[in-house]
Amino acid sequence: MLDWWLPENVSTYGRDIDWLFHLIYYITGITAILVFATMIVFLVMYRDRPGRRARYTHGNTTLEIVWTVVPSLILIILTFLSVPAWSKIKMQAPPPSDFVVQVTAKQFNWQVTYPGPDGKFGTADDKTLLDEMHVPVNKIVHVNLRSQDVIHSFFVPQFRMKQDAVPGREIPQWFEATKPGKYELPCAELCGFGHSGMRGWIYVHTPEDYKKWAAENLQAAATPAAGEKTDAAKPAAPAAATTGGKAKR
Ligand SMILES: [Cu+2]
Repeated sequence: MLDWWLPENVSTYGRDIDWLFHLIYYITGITAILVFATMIVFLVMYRDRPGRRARYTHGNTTLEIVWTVVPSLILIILTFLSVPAWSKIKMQAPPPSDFVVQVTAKQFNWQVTYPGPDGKFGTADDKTLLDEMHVPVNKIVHVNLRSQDVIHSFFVPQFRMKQDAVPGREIPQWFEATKPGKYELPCAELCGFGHSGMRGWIYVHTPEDYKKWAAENLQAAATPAAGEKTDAAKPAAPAAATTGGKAKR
């Protein structure tokens, strides 16, 4: 569905972002209208007319000071107004949570890894999904963002969340979704020829639905210790195994 305005906000901090967006939008919008209106008025007022001589002007110091100081003040005020949202979302440590997923971006997929029943990453019961993430609603989710190759950007428009994934770094981010649904996760950093097709989906479930999904999809990885032997290790390892694989092919 094509929407000309912002998509619906379904995260706890989205309102802080939207408030700033609207404030900046209206300030710049009104400024643009005033500038264009003045230009049009001047075009008509000072058009060429027979018998009227052009006059050379040396400028107006007062006016120049005003149009420098006023925008500077607006910028400084905007900076201070955005500090609370910025620090809450990006600067401070994320609010504590026991729900952690690891997202490793690569050309051209999102690999979403759950720690499995043992709660630890890098163990055999890890479960990695491709281009899909499942989370419960009203739950703080920590996302540890990594990249396997180039810079990608983890972008969830409905969460008002965007963060670059940078090779060699693990960047902790967080969100809390407020409404069950299926939300698009496009890559927002041009990352190669498949960039436009690099997108995943975040499924926000009710707590009951999430429990059901997790029981069916995450716990399954715990059983192989009893049954299938080596197959179990395979899905957990691709992050390391495919690093150089692509280049060789
Ligand atoms: Cu990408």
